[in-house]
Amino acid sequence: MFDKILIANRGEIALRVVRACREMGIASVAVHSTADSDAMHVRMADEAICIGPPSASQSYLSIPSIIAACEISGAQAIHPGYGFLSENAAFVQIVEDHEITFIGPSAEHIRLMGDKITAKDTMRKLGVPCVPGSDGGVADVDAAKAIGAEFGYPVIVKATAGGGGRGMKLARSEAEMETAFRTARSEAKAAFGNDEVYIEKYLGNPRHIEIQVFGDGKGNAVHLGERDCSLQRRHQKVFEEAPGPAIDAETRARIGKVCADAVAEIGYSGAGTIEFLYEDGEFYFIEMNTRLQVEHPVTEAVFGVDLVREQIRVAAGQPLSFAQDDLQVNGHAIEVRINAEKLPNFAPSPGRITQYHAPGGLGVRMDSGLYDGYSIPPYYDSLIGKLIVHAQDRPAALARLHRALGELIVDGVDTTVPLFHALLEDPAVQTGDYSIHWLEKWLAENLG
Ligand code: MV4
Repeated sequence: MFDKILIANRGEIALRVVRACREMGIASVAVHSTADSDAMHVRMADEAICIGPPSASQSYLSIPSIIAACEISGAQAIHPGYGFLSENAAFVQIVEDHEITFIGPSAEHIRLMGDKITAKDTMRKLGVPCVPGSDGGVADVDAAKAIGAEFGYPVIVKATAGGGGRGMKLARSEAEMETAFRTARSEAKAAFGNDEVYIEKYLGNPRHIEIQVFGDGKGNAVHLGERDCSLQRRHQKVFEEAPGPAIDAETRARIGKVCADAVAEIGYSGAGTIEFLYEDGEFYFIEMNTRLQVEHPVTEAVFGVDLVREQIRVAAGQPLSFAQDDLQVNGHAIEVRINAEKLPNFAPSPGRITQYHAPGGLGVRMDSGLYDGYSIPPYYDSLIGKLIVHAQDRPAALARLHRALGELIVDGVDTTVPLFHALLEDPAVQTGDYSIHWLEKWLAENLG
């Protein structure tokens, strides 16, 4: 096992990793920009190294600075958290070349899933159900129109280097195809330096269901069920839950096995998430994320596991501490993302926290680096905390969320907390009857 791990991240996820390290008797090294000298992850880690100025490109994304911090501190492994360098195959390659362990999958697996055409092709060959569409890249407008005619409109043109909602264009009819295709291409070229695109049948009203998988890198893998992350605004999730309100135990076991078998087959190592659109009882693969996700705590809650501990164990060459048969869904968990944003436009609201009080009690977890007097810097994303509740069933989890939100005090900046108070009043949220478009519509009607 490692003696010391460097955490190449900030905020609540850096704290999350510090906590796992401490419970495992591993020393933690925080890195931070000059804007984060007073951040909680810096205070809580065993050591801290300043790696650069506020701009992420010169600090949390600076590969030479992070490698240097690793060598200076003697850390044997790097945990990347999510975002920043967590899915950067070139970074992983450099880490490995320095004989440092990357806590995550291999550079090869990150590269494989980073290219969405290759990812989809790989998954389809492994028996994972995919959205119908082009087999691979589409070279020109004529080929695009042929795909549209074959599968029927509407279709969606996606950049192979995109993902997470970046680089997509809808074509509702053949008349829209030329513009959609050319726009997708040129935007992909400008954004990613890669203009390759593929085309899928557009699903009109799906849920976003993602399956948590975990591989040991030796050909064994398990699944930890699904999360329903349909409540999103501009491709930013705001409310996530496990299990999915629309998924029963049999469905979970079936799609879960397909996913676990697929990642076992490729020898995947560590935590991964296989994203699906789910419509009319069918799963359609869209992307795989090769990192721990923001919303991992809802899975931890219902399965009673520590996913960061497992990441560290697997990276150190140890076996997973559970087998598929040990994993059963227990109760219901919901996470809400507390962002420092001002409603109704979700404008960033950085500034000084004049009062902070975290909720507590049975089944309540607050992952946050906030404290009284802390100043939220304006340079990074606006996630300042995650409130996760766990209870025996969905209605009890909703009641617990309502109770916990009532206890939370964040003064000095605007937050998304009022949004959650309002959402909890809505019948669709109460019954779990929502799709990926529900929240944007609700916001337009209720906050617009
Ligand atoms: C789609 C789709 C409909 N049909 N693909 C957006 C994020 C990226 N991961 C995939 N996305 C979508 N792909 C087909 N064939 C609709 C979306 C989509 C979406 C997906 C998940 C969660 C929220 C979304 C919001 C708008 C569009």
